[in-house]
Amino acid sequence: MNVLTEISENLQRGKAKVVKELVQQAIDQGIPVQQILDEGLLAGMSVIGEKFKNNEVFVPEVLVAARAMNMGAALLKPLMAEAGVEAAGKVCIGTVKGDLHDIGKNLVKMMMEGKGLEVIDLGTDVAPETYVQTAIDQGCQIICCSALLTTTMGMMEEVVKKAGEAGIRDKVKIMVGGAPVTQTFCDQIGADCYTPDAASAADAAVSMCQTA
Ligand code: B1M
Repeated sequence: MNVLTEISENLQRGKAKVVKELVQQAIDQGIPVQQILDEGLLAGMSVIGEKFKNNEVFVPEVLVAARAMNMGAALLKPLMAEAGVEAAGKVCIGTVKGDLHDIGKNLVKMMMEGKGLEVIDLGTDVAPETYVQTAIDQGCQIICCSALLTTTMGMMEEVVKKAGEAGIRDKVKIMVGGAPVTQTFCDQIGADCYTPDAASAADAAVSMCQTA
């Protein structure tokens, strides 16, 4: 089995230490950084994403796979800058103001990173102004909002309004998600995209970044 397939398979099993060693081995063999990323780490994460979407694996498996991916990616990061590898896009993500639930938001972040996106994590209890200011300052193509409470999902409408007031609505897409959020709600508040799970959120974000 070649080292890239081994990286992908061990990542899917959540073997973080092995993944780290294999990534180092691939670097030492002179395999290009982009190839290690695409055919090793991202390939493995993509399998996990699909399985998660189909309820074949669950939150704990995704979390350990993401941990393995992060350990491998940490070795590649400095080399990626040198090799001029570009991220597939840049997004910021957070759980809306008043809401402290972050398990789903973290999964979305991991899946997005697994697709090669640069993700700025604003954490939880994020004010509408913070999303908008971050998108402006950091040049994000997408603002991603997560909410788990019926009492906080209304904050997403505030984000859409603040983005409009800041004059960035034609440049920055707004994605929404979380258990109480629906496509109807997304349409109602004028957001751009709703997805029901983390894997579809990552797919949608990549395709929006490609067309931005
Ligand atoms: Co809370 N809680 N909680 N809670 N909690 C819920 C959400 C609740 C449904 C439980 C219940 O009553 N049955 C209920 C909400 C009711 C409602 O609003 N209708 C509730 C409540 C009421 C509360 C408190 C108010 C309780 C209290 O204090 N009285 C309080 C609020 C605190 C606050 O936020 N201000 C509270 C607190 C907490 C804990 C701190 C104890 C803890 C959070 C820990 C943490 O996140 N670090 C917690 C938890 C764990 C839950 C439950 C049990 C699990 C939520 C979760 O993580 N699910 C939840 C009940 C339940 O769902 N069974 C509950 C797993 C996660 C992977 O799913 O986040 O939906 P989810 O993410 C999915 C998708 O929604 C999607 O992708 C993910 C994976 O595919 N997704 C996106 C998420 N964000 C997305 C963004 C996207 C796209 C997709 O694009 C940008």
